[in-house]
Amino acid sequence: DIKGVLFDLDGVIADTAKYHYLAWREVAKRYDIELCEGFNENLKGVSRRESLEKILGIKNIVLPEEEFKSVLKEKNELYINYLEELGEDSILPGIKEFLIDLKRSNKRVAVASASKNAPYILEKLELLKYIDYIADPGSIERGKPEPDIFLDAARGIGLKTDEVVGIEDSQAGVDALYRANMLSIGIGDLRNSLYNLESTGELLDKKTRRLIFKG
Ligand code: G16
Ligand code: MG
Repeated sequence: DIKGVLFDLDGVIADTAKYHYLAWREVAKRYDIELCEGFNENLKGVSRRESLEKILGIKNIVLPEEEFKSVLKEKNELYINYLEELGEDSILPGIKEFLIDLKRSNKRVAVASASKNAPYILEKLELLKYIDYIADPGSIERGKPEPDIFLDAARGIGLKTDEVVGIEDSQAGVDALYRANMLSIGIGDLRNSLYNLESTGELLDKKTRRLIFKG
């Protein structure tokens, strides 16, 4: 039986993926790189550092570590500025209701986000009270698609891999769950998931309810 749910943050709980994209676009422009939405899919779920490596890789640019770090800092400042706009309506459809249902049914909830800004965002959206554990990506060596962050999240809520299901909007994230031997629900058109939903709003529909709340 499923006893807990592992949530991705950007693109699952909060509508913040668009802000990452806007911030990266601005940074990329400085190196004459035009980011498109297709390429952006490769950045979802991927750490800040690795994202910049991928972007610069388009033009085979390798920066000295100091400049690289200052670009990372700048991207995060742009991103944090966008986060000023966060409000109740930045919570993706159905998520709050779903979290309330999980609490009511005594299911455990963990967040497994690659984002170092996750605690800040969850606090700003007033969702911390529904969450039992937030994995710290800073202390996890290998990011998604490696399974580590999901293994840590399950451990954090005291559950085994077959007692949880993960919810992800990125291919890297679904692959990480797959490698962790965990069930996954994909948001969007993803490979390797148990099944995909078009939007988080469908988490309230029968299929997911049966999977999580049956026992
Ligand atoms: C998120 C985003 C990624 C972002 C990463 C790191 O992961 O999907 O685009 O690069 O976090 O974020 P930050 O720069 O805030 O530390 P997730 O796993 O929540 O989708
Ligand atoms: Mg995501």
